[in-house]
Amino acid sequence: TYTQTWWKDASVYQIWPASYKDSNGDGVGDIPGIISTLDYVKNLGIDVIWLSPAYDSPQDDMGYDISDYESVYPKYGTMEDMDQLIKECHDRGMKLILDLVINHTSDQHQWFKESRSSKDDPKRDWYIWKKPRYDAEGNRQPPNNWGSYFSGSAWKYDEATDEYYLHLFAESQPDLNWENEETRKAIYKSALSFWFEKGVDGFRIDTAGMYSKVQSFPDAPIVYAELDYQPCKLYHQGGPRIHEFHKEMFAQVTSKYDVMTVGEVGHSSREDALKYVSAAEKEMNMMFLFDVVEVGCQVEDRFRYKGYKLPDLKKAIQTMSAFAEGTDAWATCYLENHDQPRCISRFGDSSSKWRVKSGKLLATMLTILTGTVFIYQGQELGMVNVPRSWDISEYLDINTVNYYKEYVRVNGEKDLDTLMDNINLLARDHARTPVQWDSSANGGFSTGKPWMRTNDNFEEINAASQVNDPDSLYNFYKKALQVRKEYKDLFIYGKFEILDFDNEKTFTIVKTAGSHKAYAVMNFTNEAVPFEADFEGKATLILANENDVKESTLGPWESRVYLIE
Ligand code: TEU
Repeated sequence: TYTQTWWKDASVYQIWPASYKDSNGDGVGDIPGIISTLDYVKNLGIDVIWLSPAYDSPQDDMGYDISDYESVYPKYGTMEDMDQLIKECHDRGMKLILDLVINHTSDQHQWFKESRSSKDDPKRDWYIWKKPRYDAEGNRQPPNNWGSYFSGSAWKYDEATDEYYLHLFAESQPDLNWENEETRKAIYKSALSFWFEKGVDGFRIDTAGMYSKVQSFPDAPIVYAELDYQPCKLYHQGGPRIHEFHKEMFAQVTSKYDVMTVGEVGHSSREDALKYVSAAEKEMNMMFLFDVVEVGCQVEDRFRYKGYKLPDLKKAIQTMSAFAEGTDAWATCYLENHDQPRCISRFGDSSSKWRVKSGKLLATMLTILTGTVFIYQGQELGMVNVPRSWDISEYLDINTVNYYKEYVRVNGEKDLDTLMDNINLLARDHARTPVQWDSSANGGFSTGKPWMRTNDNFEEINAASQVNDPDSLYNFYKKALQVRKEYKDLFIYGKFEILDFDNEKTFTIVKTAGSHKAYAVMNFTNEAVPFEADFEGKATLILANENDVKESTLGPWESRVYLIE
């Protein structure tokens, strides 16, 4: 059995500021906009808000390229607005966690400006600089064949000093050199302590497995022969000193505060995951695994999509939700974030006939899982992916844009339709359209022109029409989160088990806590399927997305949770 704490019990809501709520009509969301919705968030049953980066930034990667950890991006507001947000969350009994992006900074950060100024600069070694290598013809080449997550080489040549710097993400996101102790100290002070002293309640830790690079920087094995640069996770994920770094950061900073931390670590074996999140390791409280959100995708390339069957999704859910069982670690559960498409489009049915129903089924699945639960802005409203008819020019995310360009450069028009299908299913842009607050222009997100096009369906899907409708998805999430808390021994802390694993249509989960039991069954198809209750005892229906429950049939996308006594 797990020990219980506030951050395990918490229902967390992620806000991605650019697209959340614009208060001043400049087309970009802002902090006063967030403050104006706090009662809405609280009413949903949220305990903790996770705010994606709101620091000053050129926004090449929407704020994950930070130019100053200690100031606020002017379009989002002022430091006073941030202080006010912290206070207003606390006044409502909610906590606020921020995003900790410390694998890299923006190239506009003062540290990098100094580092690139000369080879002798005291901050030269704060980033990762290497000499060029030359091929047989004498042409200058990057130091190795590592590919960036945003396509092309992970190295950028800098004329002034005739060296390359490493950037695992955008060219304007140079990787910090964690080998340098002075750099680590500066990161702790500026990115962590500064905000803890302001009263923030923790961090979601961006790319938490990537700080320690294999120092020989070897060429990566060829995975995709048609590409010049290759996936290189092998040499920067879970690297030689990663746990030493996390232990140091925890001991020197985080352990001094009663806060929560959740690391974005990504794909990991159970053994590797436990090294970060076992309580005894004193590194972080919990982490995000990618098993569910990347189901059906190929290694380090989501757009090479293979598809999946329901048992694949079950396995991914099991890996994430049961991995901490019998240990002192803790799990997380989520279906969406700012890097993922909308879950109804991905795992449910976004047709107008089944959208709400399948959304309720997914809400059911999510909220009965063991671990801390995370909900992404608009998920509670059933926002879906952008229509397939949108042209590539409507997609603005650097990941999508660079991938598309590189694809066309290598393959021309060949199978471009398939790529567009996959972009329409999986791009990060789907999470980044403006939140649909009401049926007025731009879905009530902004009175100006939104920085990104609003999904055309805002008249059908919006908050105003759902908050007071007892049958809405918003109120279903609210109910589901209440049920989760009411029976928290079962849902938040319970033992997790899947029945009938190979069934490709229905998903059956049993949760147990001592002598208590909950039995959940979900029909992942748009046809009715036979249902046979394979449990004994008195069964009470405590959460259902159908009023007309039949004894021996599950309707299309129907979900039920029984309490068994
Ligand atoms: O993401 C890091 C990460 O590993 C991915 O989910 C990444 O977005 C994806 O592989 C791209 O194909 C984090 C942030 O969540 C993301 O928004 C940032 O772009 C990235 O770090 C760089 O800071």
